[in-house]
Amino acid sequence: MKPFNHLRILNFSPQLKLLFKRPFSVAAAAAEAATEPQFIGIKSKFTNVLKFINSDSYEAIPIYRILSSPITNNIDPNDSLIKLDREKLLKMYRDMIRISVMDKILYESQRQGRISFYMTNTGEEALQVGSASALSLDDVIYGQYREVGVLMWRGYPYSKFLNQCYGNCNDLGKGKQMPVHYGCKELNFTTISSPLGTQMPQASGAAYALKLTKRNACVVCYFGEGGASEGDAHPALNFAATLDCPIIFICRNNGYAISTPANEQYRGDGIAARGPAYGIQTVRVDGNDILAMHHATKVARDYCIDNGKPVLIEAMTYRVNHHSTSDDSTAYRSIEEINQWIKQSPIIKFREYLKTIGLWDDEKESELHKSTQSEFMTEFTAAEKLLKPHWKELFTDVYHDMPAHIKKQMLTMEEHLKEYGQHYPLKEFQSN
Ligand SMILES: Cc1ncc(C[n+]2csc(CCOP(=O)(O)OP(=O)(O)O)c2C)c(N)n1
Ligand SMILES: [Mg+2]
Repeated sequence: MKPFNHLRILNFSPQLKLLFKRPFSVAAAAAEAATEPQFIGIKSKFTNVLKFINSDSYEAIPIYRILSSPITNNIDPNDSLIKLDREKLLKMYRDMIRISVMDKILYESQRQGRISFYMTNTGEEALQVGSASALSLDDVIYGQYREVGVLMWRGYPYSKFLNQCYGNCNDLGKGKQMPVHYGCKELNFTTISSPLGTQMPQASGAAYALKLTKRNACVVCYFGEGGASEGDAHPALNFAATLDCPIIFICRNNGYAISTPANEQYRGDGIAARGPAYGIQTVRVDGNDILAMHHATKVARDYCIDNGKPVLIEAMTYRVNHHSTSDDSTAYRSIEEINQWIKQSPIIKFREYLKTIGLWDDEKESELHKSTQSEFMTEFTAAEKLLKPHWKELFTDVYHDMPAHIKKQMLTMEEHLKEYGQHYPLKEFQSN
């Protein structure tokens, strides 16, 4: 073999070729490396100070709000931040009341054994309506379950909420889901799924699809601060960030995940602190301030669509009622704590504001309550009278083609009912 006296660079990358061509100085390379780190994936500097950091090393992320409490007359309704037309402001207030009227009656209805389960939205009306009112109907919603105000804003009628909770023959899901698991294709509201966190990666995927089709819309994914502890939260946020997906993540931080208070759920500066760590544009908002929620969501939407990138909003609020009808929250929190939040209800806050700017008064208030209750009770009576779906609906509409084992189960059920049908309230079910 010939002596090796010249470098032959074959199939080397252009960078490597460059390196071999340059006059090589170990000292110069070391000096350069000492000032400018070359590691892939970080923008940082070297330091000779050994310092561990945590959330106490930074100031906590502030909470954006517009309405202070008590409401003072110095809020200028023409301020561009809060300038919304009269009709929009009134619809926002009406929808908050519509949520509270529905919650009160359906909660009682469950207590009387008329429906099997219910979850109220008390205290979170501003968060829901404020964000929903800043979106377009083309924006695709992925909710957790406590987002009734979003559907309400989009025009989902009382009758549909009721049909779902009663699982009657007009329920879009034909009684296959627990109450409050709403969904509506026409309103771009993906059906609620019980296992926490499932909606999050799905939402990022849907946002990626929107990006590919270049639609002028974004995805909005709601989740609780408890849901944020699910494993699914991580891929959802990381995919959205790295694939530049047009999605607004709205975390409803209402202080509790059933009985676990938020300060036991995580150690850092809430959920918002995670946003910059993923490289996501982030803001923390007073979720009990409907104008702040509206404005933050509007700006987030514009950013998302203009830049094709995600935004994270951590909306601070308080879950005033029990987690659900299966919970008794007085077992893990004091009545004083609850009462303190009831006094600062987002509904009261917004009502005071509307009064301050001359859009509302006590007479309108009592008229609204009367008409809303009457409308709800009419629909309530109608929904209760409707038959349950045919028992066969248990088996149909799950798979496009019914698999053999489900067919077998359906036949077994048919035979069972032929023999023992008199023991079941079949009159309450559709018969064909
Ligand atoms: C994977 C999974 N684990 C546990 C549950 C039970 N569960 C239902 S709601 C809930 C608490 C969720 O709290 P949070 O996300 O803060 O929402 P909030 O109810 O406060 O609106 C839990 C633990 C579930 N549904 N799915
Ligand atoms: Mg919660």
